Amino acid sequence: MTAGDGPVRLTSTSPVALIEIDNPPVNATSQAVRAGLLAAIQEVERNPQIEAAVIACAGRTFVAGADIREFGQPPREPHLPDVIDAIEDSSKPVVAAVHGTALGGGCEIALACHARIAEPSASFGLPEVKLGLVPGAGGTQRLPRLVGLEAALDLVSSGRMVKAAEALRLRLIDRISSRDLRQEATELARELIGKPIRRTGEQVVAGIDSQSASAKVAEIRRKARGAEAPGRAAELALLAADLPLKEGMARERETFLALRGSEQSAALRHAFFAEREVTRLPGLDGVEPRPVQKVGIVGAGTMGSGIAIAFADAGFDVKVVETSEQALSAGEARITDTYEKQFASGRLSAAARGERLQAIGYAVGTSSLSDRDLVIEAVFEDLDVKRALFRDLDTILKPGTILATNTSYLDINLIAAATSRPADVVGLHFFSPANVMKLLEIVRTDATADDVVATGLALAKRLRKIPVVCRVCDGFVGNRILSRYRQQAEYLLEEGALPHEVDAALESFGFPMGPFAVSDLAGLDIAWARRKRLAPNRDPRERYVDIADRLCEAGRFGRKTGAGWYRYEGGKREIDPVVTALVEEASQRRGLTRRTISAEEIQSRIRTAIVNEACKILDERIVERPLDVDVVMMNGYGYPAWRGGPLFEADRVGLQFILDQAKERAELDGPGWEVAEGLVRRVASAEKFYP
Ligand code: 3H9
Repeated sequence: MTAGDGPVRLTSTSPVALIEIDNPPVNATSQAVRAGLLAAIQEVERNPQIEAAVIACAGRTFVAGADIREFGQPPREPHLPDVIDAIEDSSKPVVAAVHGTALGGGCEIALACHARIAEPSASFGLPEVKLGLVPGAGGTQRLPRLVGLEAALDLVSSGRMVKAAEALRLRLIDRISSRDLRQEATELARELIGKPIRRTGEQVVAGIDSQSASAKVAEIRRKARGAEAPGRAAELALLAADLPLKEGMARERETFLALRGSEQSAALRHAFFAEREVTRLPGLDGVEPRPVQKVGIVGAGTMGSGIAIAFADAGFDVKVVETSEQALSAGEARITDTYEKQFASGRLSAAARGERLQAIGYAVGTSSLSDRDLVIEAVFEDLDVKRALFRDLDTILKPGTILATNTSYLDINLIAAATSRPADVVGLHFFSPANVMKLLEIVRTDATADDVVATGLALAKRLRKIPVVCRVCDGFVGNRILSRYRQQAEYLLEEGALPHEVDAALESFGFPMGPFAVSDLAGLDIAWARRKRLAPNRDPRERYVDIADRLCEAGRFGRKTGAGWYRYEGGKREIDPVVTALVEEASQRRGLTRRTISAEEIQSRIRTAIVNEACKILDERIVERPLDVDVVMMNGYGYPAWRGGPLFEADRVGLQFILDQAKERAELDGPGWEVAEGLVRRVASAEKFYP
């Protein structure tokens, strides 16, 4: 018999019934799913023909969690914790049959079943902290009872997913299926009939001593850099060792509901949906991407190698070219080394390492690229060099090949103009390390064809990157904003702050690293070369801080030379009195009396610099939507996601406040700092970035 016309179907074959959830796209536990699941469990309990049940899902995945879109509304009955309790309390064994991802509420359903079986490719996780929440349907209480406190603390506070093999090792699941998931789940359910039911909530937690538990929670809070949820989730998991399930769940529910209404959760939900919205560009509906399988990379330096790895990891056929044998073998060594390290650390199997290495070919000269569908250049950042290369590629590549440049700053219109096919030219700006960083700026020139932009978006999906489409300007979205942010950081130095104070203020704001520490890591020489290049066109009235130039003149290029904004001893960054003296001299030269600058002022001025520049970027239609800026800043520049990105946060801080500060800066900083018209206009019309 099959019952239920909603998203949950009960097929009551005797003795094992199948409860199937079918709620595309990801089987989220909407109100209808919760109600259907509860009704199905009640029917299993009531029907004497049924002796056990299997919960499985239709479509591409097991339940991927609560329906995030419902979080803005008041909770509606039946609540998920009650549905899940009904599963656990069932007097007949219930088995979870998991394929795809069992996340959040989906993982919690599985945890409350009496046994769990999963496909080898399935994954499990409690990612609620990534949405500013704690698990709200027993996850923090049941997980420790299955996997012990140590593993549970890690999983609930990081939101990390584990694959079936690890889940089995941790005892999160009982079996991995080897043939047919549902059939094997049914067999498992049959085996459990008549045996005492093993309820997760009745298990004893394998704890850890209280000293190391509190040390772990402190460490989790420190790593969270201002995000509240990870610490709260960890504290709840600790309670599982001391409290009965019901009491622990009551505490969990209380925390869940409080966080659900928090600013941090609203910001993180915004981030979640914005990262998906960026891929839907207005005006590109129905435009078919070009097929791409064969990819060429010109330049095997750090960037080129990283891009080659990113494509090989995603299953493309890759060819890397260089101008000399020597440069080519250095690139090949870099790529091989990366894969060897991944293999040694257990992140990559021997077979996968073999496949990836096989997928990448190497050659000297561009002539071997004639069969490529896409060619990306990652050569020296110089307009003439890139134009010459594109002129050469134009004569070699087949019609329809996309020519992409990985430039960070240069005018791609000029690069495209060096070819006879500017419509096929696009910027694909990867971030370093290119095989790790999620952000990809897709830069369309005045001539880029729509299907080339659509191909960029399709490539990003295959590469598992987060793409933001923008137009040409100096530095595009991210680096253009970054240079304003850096400029403001240097003004703060002249006025009285020291590099470590600026860094500390921004690290406590939630950035993983302050701008001076980042600059030491990246190397000061590249930005120095760029400043020298731009110097002839700089407005002589602009407030220009030359401390970085002086550091470079002294050979201090950052970590790689053992000194930059800091001094490095044994890899540890230390405040350097030489830099302090340089900073103080700079204040003197400017005639400024140094003063104490609070962390709050530092944070707020940096935010204003970012928002003001972002408004200009929107005014010039470099990007179409505020969310494009937020996604760039959160995914490429470390802007804390729990703040939702600079523009989401600006709405909360108040645009009037930001405008007042921007005007003050314009007065004090003079030429080089203009208040964005878009900011003035928004304040005048009380318009928000996110109405
Ligand atoms: C929770 O469970 C709380 C509980 O502890 C307690 C409750 C009381 N809701 O990412 P994709 C949409 S908190 C609504 O592009 P993929 C998504 O917006 C939740 N919608 O696919 C997109 O829509 P569109 C804990 C959702 O294959 C479409 O599905 N769970 C949800 O790359 C496809 O998504 C999570 O945090 C949702 N929960 O990745 C899991 N999930 O096409 C969040 C997805 O209109 N989800 N959508 O843009 C994910 O991590 C990924 O979506 C997943 C699939 C890995 C599942």
